[in-house]
Amino acid sequence: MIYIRWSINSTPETLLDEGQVFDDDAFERPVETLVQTQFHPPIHTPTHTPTHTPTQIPVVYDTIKWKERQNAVREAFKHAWGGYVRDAWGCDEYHPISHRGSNLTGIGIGFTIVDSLDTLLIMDLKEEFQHARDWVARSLDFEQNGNVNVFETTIRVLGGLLSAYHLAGNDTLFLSKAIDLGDRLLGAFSSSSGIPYASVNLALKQGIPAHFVGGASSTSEATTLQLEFKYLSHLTSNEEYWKKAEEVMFKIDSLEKLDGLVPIYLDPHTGNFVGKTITLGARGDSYYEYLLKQYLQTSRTENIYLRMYDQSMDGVKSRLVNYSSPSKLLYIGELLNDEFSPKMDHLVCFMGGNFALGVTLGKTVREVKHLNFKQLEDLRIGKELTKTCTEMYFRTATGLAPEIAYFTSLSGPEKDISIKKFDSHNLLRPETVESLFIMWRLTGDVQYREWGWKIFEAFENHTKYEGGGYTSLEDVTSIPPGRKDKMETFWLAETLKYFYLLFGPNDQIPLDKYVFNTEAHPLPIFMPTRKVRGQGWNRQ
Ligand code: DMJ
Repeated sequence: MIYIRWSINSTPETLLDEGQVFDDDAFERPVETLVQTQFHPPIHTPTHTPTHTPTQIPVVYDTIKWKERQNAVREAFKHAWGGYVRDAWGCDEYHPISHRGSNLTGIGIGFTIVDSLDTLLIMDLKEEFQHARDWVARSLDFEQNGNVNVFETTIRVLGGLLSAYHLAGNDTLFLSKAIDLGDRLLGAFSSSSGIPYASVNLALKQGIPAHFVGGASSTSEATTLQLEFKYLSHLTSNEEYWKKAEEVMFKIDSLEKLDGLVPIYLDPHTGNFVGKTITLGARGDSYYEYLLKQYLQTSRTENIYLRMYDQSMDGVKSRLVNYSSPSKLLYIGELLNDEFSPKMDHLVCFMGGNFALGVTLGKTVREVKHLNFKQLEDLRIGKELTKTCTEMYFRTATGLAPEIAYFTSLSGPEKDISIKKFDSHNLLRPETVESLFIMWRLTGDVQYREWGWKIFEAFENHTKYEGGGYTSLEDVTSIPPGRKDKMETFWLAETLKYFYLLFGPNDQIPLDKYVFNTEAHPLPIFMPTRKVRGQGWNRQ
């Protein structure tokens, strides 16, 4: 196999044989024609040349500039947090314009505060952290006769507590709260199939089916609990958490898939998929994320997850990856009853970084050195998708991305991206900055930081509410964009954390020592004990 190394000017310079050690300070790309021999894109795929010319890995960069930018993110967090503390302290959610909070159930379950704990630690906001910790100690009470969404509560609250436990130096307050919550969430797995119900009653510890699609659970929701439950099991030596979470994956593996791709609903009674919609957006996304991350979390001891991940990525590449016209932006579409749709949710934008993480497994590209054909292809897809996601920002009037974009096909009009009015809102979502952060850490290409800064400035310009907090937007395609009066908790937990880490030093939360759960809560990679490892499984 032959590779061409692309230099800073994107001029092919040197031919290398497969397995040959690459030059450290250049990026490598496979020859495009070779890519196409193995890569089977769906309909309308043009022969193309990548549009992104990577910048050379910087040896020296402007430390002061990035320090200042990182500090601007910290100030943004303080502004967001300050509004919440003043108007909505203790409430699950914050509505900055009406200066009030609201709860998901009863007295609330710490959605905003717990989701923010590790960001406070990472940003070294000591007083704010102490205030939040005091609230957890005195007021966080899960004994509430109310139903909460199992997935959201797991990724935000259980994940937030576990991450805070670790980052605060094994502070047992957070672990005891996590155990209490974990025991209540276990009630969701009481279905006949072991697939968790969508909701759980916290006091009764009872699973509650969803109120739609005949009580089906979302596939991504049922399969995005494993990192949290496994880490809880590891900390407590209680294998029950591990068993329940892993049983779901075992069931899913036995079901028929489309080249590793899964429909977005699961029936908790039969354990079968419901419908044929396949997407890496809403209700599908983090299934694919957690396949890879489960493999990473347990020190690469569970090969089954790497196999499942690889198979699903083959399906993504053969059935969902496509290119827009005229700029040939790579995007990941959807299948609606077997029909390809050129629709991509902003949620899909986590996949840029995920593709690259699947290649290097947390090391830098430089450290890995030998990249085979498939790895080079995945890295290229990761880079191109990340670029496309930034274009979803840069091509709107506000410089911010819509919730959903449609990509034009070869024969379509000139624009690559079209946005429907109904999809033009922005919820302060993190996925693009998450990918920028991962791409920066893995490749060292400063372009990812520069793009991140441009996006951060757009958030500052349009979502900052002078009265305190940040708000979601009605329509990113118009100025003014209109405000939605909601600051999602993932703005504090994810978006600002990823910006902060993107502009900061690389040794803070290194990617070969931590996996970020899907709500950006870093959990340490560990070696599973023999006891819990006994709960593992393999294909017959
Ligand atoms: C977050 O709760 C998580 O990142 C989840 O995986 C997807 N949706 C939001 C952020 O957009």
